[in-house]
Amino acid sequence: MLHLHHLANSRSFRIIWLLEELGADYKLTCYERNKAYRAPDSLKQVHPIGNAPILEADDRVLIESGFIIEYLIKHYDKEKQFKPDDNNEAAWEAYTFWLHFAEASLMPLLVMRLVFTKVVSQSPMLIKPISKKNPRSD
Ligand SMILES: N[C@@H](CCC(=O)N[C@@H](CS)C(=O)NCC(=O)O)C(=O)O
Repeated sequence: MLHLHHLANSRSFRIIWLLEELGADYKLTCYERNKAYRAPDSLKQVHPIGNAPILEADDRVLIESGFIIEYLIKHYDKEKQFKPDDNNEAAWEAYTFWLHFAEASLMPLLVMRLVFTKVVSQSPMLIKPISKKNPRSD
């Protein structure tokens, strides 16, 4: 039994996408962000880290989107749609590279952009012209 705990506007959307591509049977619980744009405390009752995604799978509680993706592909990719063939080095390299690139290089840039956008939109009127000067806020 798979049960995904998904937070609105978050990287856990990737896990929904993968579960759909795999045609997996899963339960989905969605959480809204609070006023501070953080995850609600109720997510901490599922796992103390309180971040999304959290996947309950086979009587275990899994965190870390990269690990969850690897776990799902290992155990639920019955048609071998995404799992690279062990004998195909180029396919393995492409799979492993993009998996790590998403978290290690792409995600920090997206998070920075989100943070600076919030800084501008939530700055008091008088400070807004200064916060807009940040190169990452456009
Ligand atoms: N490296 C973790 C990061 C998890 C994470 O930070 N998730 C964000 C959503 S994109 C979150 O739950 N944030 C809630 C909060 O900071 O309160 C992963 O890839 O799963």
